[in-house]
Amino acid sequence: MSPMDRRAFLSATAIAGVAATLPPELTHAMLPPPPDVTFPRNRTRLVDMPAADMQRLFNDMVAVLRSPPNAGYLSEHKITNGAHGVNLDHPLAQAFGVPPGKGRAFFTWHRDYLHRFEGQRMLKRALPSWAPWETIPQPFLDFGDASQRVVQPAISRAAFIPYSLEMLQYRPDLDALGVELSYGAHLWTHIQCHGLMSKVETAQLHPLFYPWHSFVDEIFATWEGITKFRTPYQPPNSWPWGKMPRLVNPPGTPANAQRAHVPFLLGLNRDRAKQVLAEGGLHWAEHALPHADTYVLRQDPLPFTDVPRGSNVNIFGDLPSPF
Ligand SMILES: [Cu+2]
Repeated sequence: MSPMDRRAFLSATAIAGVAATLPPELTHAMLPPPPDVTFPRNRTRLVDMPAADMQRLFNDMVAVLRSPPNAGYLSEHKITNGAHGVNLDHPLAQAFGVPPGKGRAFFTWHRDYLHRFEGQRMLKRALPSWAPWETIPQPFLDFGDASQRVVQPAISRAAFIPYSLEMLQYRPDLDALGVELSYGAHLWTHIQCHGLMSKVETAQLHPLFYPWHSFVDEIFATWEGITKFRTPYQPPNSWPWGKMPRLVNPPGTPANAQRAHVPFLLGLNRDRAKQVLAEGGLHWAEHALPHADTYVLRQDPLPFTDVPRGSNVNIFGDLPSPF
């Protein structure tokens, strides 16, 4: 243990010792703040590549995209391929979100598609990844004519907190995760990039598509790793919306406590969510949850919100239209 580690360990232990003697509703205020969220990256970040390497990669990607024998491969990214397909009936939103039942396919189809791109004779290397809050390098911004070009999306890192390492551990179901991500931050990223990236039929013709979906694949890989190890990560300090503190009652809080923390319900089915709420001393109102096995895709208040016991929690089986 380094001196720094030891100091951090000793102060955390001291705080925990004091906390054990206080009423449970006060203890969360005494615990050390949880760390900020993390996004494990198993690929090189596009923004970290030396300019010359990045330019070479870009040129090779463009060569793959413009090679006539690849027309078949490139036409596979479409609404009817089984991994896309909620049509929001909006010209900008053509089917980037997937309906329940296709959430897993959203991840696995795109993973396979990326692997085949990486295996192209003109490329033959691992793709870097690009997260939407990272700067798009100039060659990617300059690609194509005016109608094809992309712009830097106005998407913050905070918009992806629900897909961070710390949050992914609470997600019970990959299908529900794929539905929520595809329809949420993923759809928004495509739309806000404009140009080729904003339509399902053309997104794969822009070089940025590949580093972008490599980042989506890193989220998938993180979820896969968590389901293997189930390490307890701390939830984040705050959520992107509203910057409200998210307080968590420590383990062992008695059932008769005056306060309750709203559990993580996203991805649970309707009846399991109600059971979890009842066990936590909370009530609920359900919306668009017609069947016992319909996923909860939204909840209000959000997970880990500190509320009076007996409060109502709204659970939704649908996602709001972004338009
Ligand atoms: Cu796609």
